[in-house]
Amino acid sequence: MERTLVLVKPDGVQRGLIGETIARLERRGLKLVGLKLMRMTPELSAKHYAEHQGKPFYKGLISFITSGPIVAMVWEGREAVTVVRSQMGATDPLKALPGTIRGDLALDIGMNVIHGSDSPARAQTEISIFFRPDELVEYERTGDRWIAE
Ligand code: IDP
Ligand code: MG
Repeated sequence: MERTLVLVKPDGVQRGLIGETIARLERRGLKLVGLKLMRMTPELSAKHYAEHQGKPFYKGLISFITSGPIVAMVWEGREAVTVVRSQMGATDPLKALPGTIRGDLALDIGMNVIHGSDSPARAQTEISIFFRPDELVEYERTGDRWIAE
């Protein structure tokens, strides 16, 4: 089953949106298989955001993402990457549709509450940056047969 990395960014933690974010993904039917509260180091953030190195917003992004605790999660489900991306909404919350996490909960492109991997390949890389294999938990939920046939 597909897995994706999700972060509640420092703004989301400070604003008390950890539960809200988890609740939305959980209610959708995705399964939480990894979870930790942590502070990203400059080294870890450079690895995670390597694709943005050199862009005008890069320095601000690194200083923001390391400015306070984040919640790192791995969510599992059919097409989990696409499902999370569509539930997150557009990168710029002003362009994100109502009903999405960014469209309902954010106003600023930097402080946009949530990160989600943008492809299955990126998801694998990002998951390995944040989690050791033994930190991910495989389990059955009794409700799973009521989520997908
Ligand atoms: P994504 O988070 O929707 O995948 P990316 O393009 O991967 O968006 O950018 C990573 C993060 O960098 C964004 O979530 C946002 O916080 C920040 N960012 C992206 N573009 C800009 C920008 O033009 N100005 C300021 N911050 C930006
Ligand atoms: Mg991205």
